[in-house]
Amino acid sequence: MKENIRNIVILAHADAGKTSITELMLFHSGMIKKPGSVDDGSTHTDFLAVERERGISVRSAHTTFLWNDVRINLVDTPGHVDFSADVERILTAVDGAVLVISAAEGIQAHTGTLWNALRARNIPAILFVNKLDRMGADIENVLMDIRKEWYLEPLCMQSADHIGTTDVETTDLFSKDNIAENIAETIVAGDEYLMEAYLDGAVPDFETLEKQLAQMVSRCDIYPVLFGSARLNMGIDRLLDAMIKYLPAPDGDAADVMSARVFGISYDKTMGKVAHVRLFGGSMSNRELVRNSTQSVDEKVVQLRRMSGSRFEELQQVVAGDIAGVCGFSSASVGDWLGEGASDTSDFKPLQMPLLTVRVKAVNEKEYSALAAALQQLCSEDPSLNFEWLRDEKEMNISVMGWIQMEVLERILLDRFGIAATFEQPTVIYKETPSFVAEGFVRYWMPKPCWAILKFRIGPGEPGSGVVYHSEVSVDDVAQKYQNEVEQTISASLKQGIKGWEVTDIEITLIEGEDHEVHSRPGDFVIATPMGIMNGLVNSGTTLLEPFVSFRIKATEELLGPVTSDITKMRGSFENPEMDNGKFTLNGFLPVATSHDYPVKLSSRSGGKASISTQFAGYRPCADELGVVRPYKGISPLDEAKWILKARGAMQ
Ligand SMILES: Nc1nc2c(ncn2[C@@H]2O[C@H](COP(=O)(O)OP(=O)(O)OP(=O)(O)O)[C@@H](O)[C@H]2O)c(=O)[nH]1
Ligand SMILES: [Mg+2]
Repeated sequence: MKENIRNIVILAHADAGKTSITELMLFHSGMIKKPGSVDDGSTHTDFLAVERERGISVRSAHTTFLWNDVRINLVDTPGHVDFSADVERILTAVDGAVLVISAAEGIQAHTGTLWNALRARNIPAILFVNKLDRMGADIENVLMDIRKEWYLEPLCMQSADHIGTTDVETTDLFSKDNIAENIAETIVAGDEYLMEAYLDGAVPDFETLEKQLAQMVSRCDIYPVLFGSARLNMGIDRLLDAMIKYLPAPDGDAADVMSARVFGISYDKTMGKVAHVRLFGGSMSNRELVRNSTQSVDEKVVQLRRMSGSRFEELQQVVAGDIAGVCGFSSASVGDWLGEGASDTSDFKPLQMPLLTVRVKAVNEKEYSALAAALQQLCSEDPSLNFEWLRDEKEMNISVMGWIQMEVLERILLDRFGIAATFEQPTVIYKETPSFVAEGFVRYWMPKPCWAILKFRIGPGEPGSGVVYHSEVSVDDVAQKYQNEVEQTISASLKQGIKGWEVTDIEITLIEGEDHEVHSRPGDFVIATPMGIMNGLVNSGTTLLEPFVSFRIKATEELLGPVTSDITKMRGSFENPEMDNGKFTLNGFLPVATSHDYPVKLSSRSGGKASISTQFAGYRPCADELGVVRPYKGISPLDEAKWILKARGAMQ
């Protein structure tokens, strides 16, 4: 355990106050002389021009400071759902979280997503209820929602008076001089011996209770709740104390073999690629040669950095438990494991998936190659962009979560790369799945030398099951080495189906096959597999799948009629509304294709009085005429002669 380090992420829905709180923490720790403000674009962590102008964070930013001799590596994250992939990467590198909730806006759908992500990964957290000064702030409402929606009994460490005004005040309910009974009871209940003693009338001292509380928080048994207001610079010291006292120190020993993980990539004007790494064991020194076990390369550390906003301090060494930026790892990608340490097999549901695909063009055609290079670089920083470059068609596509992300990318291309780019109207990312069980056959034996005969049975899989493949063919008919090629080519064969979209929820079985002792080569099976699969898809036919979101709308009663009629028009569905005090809450599902601009419409229809939050809820079947069917991009395996010619050309 590295008692003197904490790696913490600060999370929340958009605008809850994360950057403002981070800024105040830097100020209280003495790292900065004067706190900047989000509203005039002067904060330490929102340092990109687009962030300063818009007053929102668009990517995570690292800070580091000391609080009572403990180094806190704090990552400020963007709250807008469009940037969820970034948040997700950070969750692999931290040991604790501060989940901020605005007392005025309450629990939003995105707060729920973040909460679920913390629970799934067992990351301990402190809940910080911010904006206590704001008109409409309502702590009781926040606590009620936490109980109702998260099935959690939060442990309130403070009480507050004059909420919703700038005179708001908080009282600590857990300090040396004042220990609220309910807090003491909750804490002793976590330990048999303390509980027994307590029932016999022995109240443990404050230090014992604090230690016990820290253990319970680390085990995710308890989530302490603190109050504050970044606007009034209130509650920050208490939060910092709680972060070092209750959130766990990182595991790991500097004497162990080195093990680290790349959890982010950024670029520096002079040094190029910076890999952000978290050390789980051992140490890493400047100038050292480090094994990247994922990429199977050895690369030299050219510079080690302790990052803080846009600035950094050079280090000679980092040890287990710490986080650093490393220059010199030119092959590193997000998720890579360094050293000999364990690799990660955990597989978490993504916070949010990109649901839109969009074509990007250079305004000036001469910048076409520069744009491709820039997009490649951006994609190495954020693999969820899924950059697709169809060279023959001179077409470049990326996947995005939403409009804000697109606008921000446009700005980044201009500010950082000097390239003016335009984004065409994005399309929802559809998928396709076989409609029925059918067979697909390929006999690839001309022009010689080649020999690969395959027959597949393909059929629809369970919704959400992805791709399931197995072989019933004996290695006497198709040798194992060839069968391996078939299996490895399946995923590439499904990138585009017969309606132009990725094929999913599919079961594929190799049922017959034949190789040839003299004529077959492994490459023949790479060429043949997509032909056989596509033939099968033609025979089975495919059904389009479209993405859906679940939504929650809160508004005043008179809007119930118009809102439900909107939902029906958008092909959505909803449950019975919950009515409360002249307001209703409506939950349901909507297709992304029909509803992406609904939040804006709803807000203008209601004069800002209605709120909607949405969350990805999976893919569902969709009639062709309601979706988009596209022509195959590039040469289709169905165009056998051309396909063979091109594939052979590529293999030479
Ligand atoms: N009244 C009030 N306003 C606050 C408080 N904290 C932050 N704000 C304001 O809320 C807005 C958003 O604050 P940020 O700190 O940018 O919030 P954020 O969570 O970092 O937002 P994103 O990074 O865009 O997700 C700004 O206008 C802040 O001045 C608070 O305690 N009270
Ligand atoms: Mg921010």
